[in-house]
Amino acid sequence: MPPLITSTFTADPSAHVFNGRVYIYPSHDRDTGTENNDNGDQYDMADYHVFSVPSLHPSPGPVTDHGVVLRAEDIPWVSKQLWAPDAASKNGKYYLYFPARDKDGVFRIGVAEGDSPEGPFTPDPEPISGSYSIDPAAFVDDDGQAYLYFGGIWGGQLQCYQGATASSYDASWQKRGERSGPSEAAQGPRVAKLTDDMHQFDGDVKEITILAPETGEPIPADDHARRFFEAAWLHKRGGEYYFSYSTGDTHFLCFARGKSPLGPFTYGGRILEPVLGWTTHHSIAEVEGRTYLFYHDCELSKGVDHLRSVKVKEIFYDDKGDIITTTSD
Ligand code: FUB
Repeated sequence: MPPLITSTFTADPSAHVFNGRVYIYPSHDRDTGTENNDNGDQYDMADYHVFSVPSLHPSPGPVTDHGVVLRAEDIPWVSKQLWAPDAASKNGKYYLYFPARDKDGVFRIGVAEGDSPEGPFTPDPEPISGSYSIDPAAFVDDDGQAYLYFGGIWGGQLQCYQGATASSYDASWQKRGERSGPSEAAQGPRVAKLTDDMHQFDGDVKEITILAPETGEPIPADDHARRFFEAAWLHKRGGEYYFSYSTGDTHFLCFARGKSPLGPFTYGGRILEPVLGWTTHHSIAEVEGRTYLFYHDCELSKGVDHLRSVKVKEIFYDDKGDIITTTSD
């Protein structure tokens, strides 16, 4: 599959259909010569662009680059690293959710508001109260209730919160990377309801449980082929909720199915086999009755991990409702 966006390096695509057009909200990769390490310092992004296409079938395009819609220097609380964003629409407004390091180097999640899906977006002066870690994914359910999913271990700092609240922050977990050991359950992603104005959490942050189908118990911490690492996404199909995510160091995109947007979700299988490059990240969108996977790889940069390119391909469900595994080809 050739890259969808070739004008600049892009990653972590969050796709939505707004006003009959497909909008993509990706990270904007660049090379600043920063050290390449497990902390993710090499992912040193400083702004966001929005892209759109009128349709995806029979082939996607043409791609419009709507330009820079938000800059790190315009967000008062941010020090660096504008990582994977997402967008949502409610009440006739558009909201861009984004993670970044604050002035103390701690990842928080911010929100910026705009009048159009194409931006520009005006950031709130402070991060969302009670937010932490990375990779926000917004989902507005059919009843109008909006949710924000987030979290990522290792460089994404989720392991520093062994409780669900931001006040449980313990920097000593940064070096440990994640839980491990035969009796440890994997740490779950997080979810919070959003207030009607979409700017704050409405109530407590909750940890999501992903269950192993063979035991009915949470996926163990040492099960690196199935445990949550980062890149949360939520979509709904036929009244059922599909939570999907990256397994990080084993490089899979996986899905889990549940009856509530708050979980629990039961592991269902792989969506995407490993791509070229260390990270894998995605979104899933229904466009004109077909289901598409937006993802990235490092084909265009010939394997440079932090210079990625957004791709898109159609995916399919089997007759039990499971997503059929696909590859980057
Ligand atoms: O783009 C920076 C980080 O890489 C994202 O936040 C992760 O999901 C991974 O794709």
